[in-house]
Amino acid sequence: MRDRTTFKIAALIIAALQVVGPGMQSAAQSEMRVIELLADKDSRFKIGRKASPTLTLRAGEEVKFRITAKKAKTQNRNGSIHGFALIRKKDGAKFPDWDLELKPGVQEFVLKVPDLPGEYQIVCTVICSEGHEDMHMKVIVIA
Ligand SMILES: [Cu+2]
Repeated sequence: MRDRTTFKIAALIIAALQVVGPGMQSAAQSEMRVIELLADKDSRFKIGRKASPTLTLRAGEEVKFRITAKKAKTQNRNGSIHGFALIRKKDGAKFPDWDLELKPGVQEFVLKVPDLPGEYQIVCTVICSEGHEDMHMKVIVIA
C-alpha cells in the first residue's frame, strides 16, 4: 500500500514536471526585451520622457518594440501617422523588416537586430509635420 502511494506521488511529480517544462520555455521566451517607444505628436521619438534617445541593442537579438503613435500634423493617405525605419549610418543600408508605418495607438513589433555592430539610426518615414526631418534616434548595435 505504501509503495503504491509512493508510486502515485512519483507519477504525479513526473506529470507536473512535464507540464512545467514547456511552460518554463515560454516563460524564457517572454523575457524578450521590450522597448516602449513613443512616436509623439511633436514629431519626436521618445523613451520615457527622453526625446530622441540613444538606443543600445545587441547584435542579432530579438527585441519587441511596443510603440505608441500620436498624430502630429499630417498623415499618409493610408492613415499612417509616423514611420519607423532603420538605417545603417556608414552606408545608408536599409533593413526591410525594420520599415514600418505606424497607425494611431499602440502597436507591437518583434524585430531582429542586425548582426553587424555599429551605428544606426531609426528615422520617421512619414511626413508628419514641419519637424519631421528631425524625427530620428541614434541606435548603437553592440557585439
Ligand atoms: Cu515624420
